[in-house]
Amino acid sequence: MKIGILCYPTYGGSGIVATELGMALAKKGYEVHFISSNLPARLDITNPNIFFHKVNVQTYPLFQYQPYDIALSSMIYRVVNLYKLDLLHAHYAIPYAYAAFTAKQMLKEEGKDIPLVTTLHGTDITLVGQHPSYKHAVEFSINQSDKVTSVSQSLKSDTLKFFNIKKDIEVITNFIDNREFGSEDCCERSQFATPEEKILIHVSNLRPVKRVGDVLQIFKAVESKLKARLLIIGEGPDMEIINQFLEENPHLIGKVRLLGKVNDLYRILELSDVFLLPSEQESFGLAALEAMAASTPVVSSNAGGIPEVNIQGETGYLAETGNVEAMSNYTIKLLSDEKLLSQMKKNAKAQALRFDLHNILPLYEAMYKKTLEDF
Ligand code: GMT
Repeated sequence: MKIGILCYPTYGGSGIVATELGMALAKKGYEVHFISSNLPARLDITNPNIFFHKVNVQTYPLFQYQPYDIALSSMIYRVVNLYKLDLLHAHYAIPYAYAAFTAKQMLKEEGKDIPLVTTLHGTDITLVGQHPSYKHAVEFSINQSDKVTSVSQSLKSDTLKFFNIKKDIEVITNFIDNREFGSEDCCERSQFATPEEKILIHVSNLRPVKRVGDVLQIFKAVESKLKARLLIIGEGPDMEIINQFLEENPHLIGKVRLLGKVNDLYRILELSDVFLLPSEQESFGLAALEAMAASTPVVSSNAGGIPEVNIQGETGYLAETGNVEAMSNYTIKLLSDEKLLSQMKKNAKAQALRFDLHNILPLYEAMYKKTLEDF
């Protein structure tokens, strides 16, 4: 089967899931064509079954905004025709499902067509998609897709609640390739903390939805009770909140370390004791699953699909979004009890194994097969 994957190329969750899925399919012999504005962050382009088609936007002084979506639909149409693709898989409704619909219309003009699968990832439904500027186009793109999947039950419910959806939505959860863990040897624990200190970690694109201010407040409360360090991985608009916090709490300057975008994420997660994810909204929380695959328990909010991944009292703890006190107390409880911490590390890994790529990939393959049959 020849599959076209349309995704964001950045470090965001939807791009990572699309890339990991495409690479796993390519390893199984599928021919996978990535269509995106840049080479996706984790894509192994050396695999002979993987092709990358960069969407080139022609700039022209007349345009106030460069028409990316037009260039995208044109490129989708060209790749489908050139490489005789069998199926398109759009990750994120806007612009991918929307542009794929336009490409399908172009193909129909020539008496051809191709099935379109759209996977909803979260922000296209709960944040961006809610805005009146996009809402109708998101709803339209979903209803025009031949098959729709969502990455959690919670996201499926939100989609049905916020939009008038006429399609069935199949839940195929996100996944993790557990084999990737433990293979890196970039660094030692001693580079981040002394033996008596616990390591708290947060990984995100530092957007307001991630509530990095809560991460810092939780750390402050924990650090007042036990020896600890905080690692923050990622870059984003709320980095300023971190600087401001450190200005107001100079005694914590040496204890909070900003690592930016790192390549050795898994190893650093492995060295950590607890992952903090106090998000306002999270359709799934791939970052929490990545932490669990590295045997790191999670203290999180209970927003969106997080409770489908982080299980209260088993793989970590959850509290209402914004309840910093509860999340701080849970973290202190976990880090003060070695027996509990060691058990939760094991439970976290067991949970990551339930979401292993090898359990989820066959669901995607079966869904593709059925979509082609029904088309
Ligand atoms: O929130 C992010 O970090 C990026 C965002 C995206 O659109 O790429 O992630 C969304 O998709 C991920 C993969 O399915 C989910 O794990 C994240 O929970 C989801 N983010 C939100 O719902 C806020």
